[in-house]
Amino acid sequence: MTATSLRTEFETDGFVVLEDVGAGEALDRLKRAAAHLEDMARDQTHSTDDFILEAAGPGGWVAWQRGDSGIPGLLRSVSNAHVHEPDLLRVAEDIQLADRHVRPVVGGSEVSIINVFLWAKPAKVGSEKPWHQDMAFAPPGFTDNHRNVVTVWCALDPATPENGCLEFVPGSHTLGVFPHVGSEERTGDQPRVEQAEEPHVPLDQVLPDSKPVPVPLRPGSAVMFDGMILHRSATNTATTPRRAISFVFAVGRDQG
Ligand SMILES: O=C(O)CCC(=O)C(=O)O
Repeated sequence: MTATSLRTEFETDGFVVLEDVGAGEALDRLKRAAAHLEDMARDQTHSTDDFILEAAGPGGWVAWQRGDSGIPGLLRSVSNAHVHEPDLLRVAEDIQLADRHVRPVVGGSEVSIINVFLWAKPAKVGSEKPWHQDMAFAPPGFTDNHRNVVTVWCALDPATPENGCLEFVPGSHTLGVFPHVGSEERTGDQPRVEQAEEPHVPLDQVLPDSKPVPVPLRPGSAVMFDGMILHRSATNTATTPRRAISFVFAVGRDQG
């Protein structure tokens, strides 16, 4: 696919698949990094601000917010993964993620990585990440200097509808930010939230006619998506994990 057709698809749908962008040696390194992060959580019983454990029942996010224990050593996600495992940034450099893939599609603006996540979604117990728009969680002042975020989400395992691949509502990035219901995420130095509910957009109420699209991926392929698009991942009902590394880019306001 040419850069122009990728860009047209991205502008129309709000997401585009990048086949094999992190394949080969890059995939080996991403998997090693994920294994290292999993190892770091091996003795953990409660979530910390960066290392969120999975939990049965209402899931890892709710358990974290309540201050409840999770499933020992079993990760749901890691935020700031590049701080804990710096090779992730070197992989992004080596495969020229910003220069070859993100900037040509988002229109030549300044782009820079602001966060990297491991999304672990373990077999059988991996909980849903409900419908949301990433820009709904932008920190105060973010839009003074940036117009959006764009994420490149790279599969480490086959991502399928059964194990919770990403799903998108095509075109929803053009509809503005929807109100998200649920509780605001607390950090560890704030009081526990007893009635925690992961912030989400009730899709069947706000867009009852929408037709979400699942995006299965093979390991090493990625989906790049707009920070305004509605997306989610379902619970993992399969016997295999669905791990992914996502690189979150801030998109500057400077150019079109
Ligand atoms: O991988 C997942 O389960 C959720 C990822 C996601 O929502 C995101 O990258 O914004």
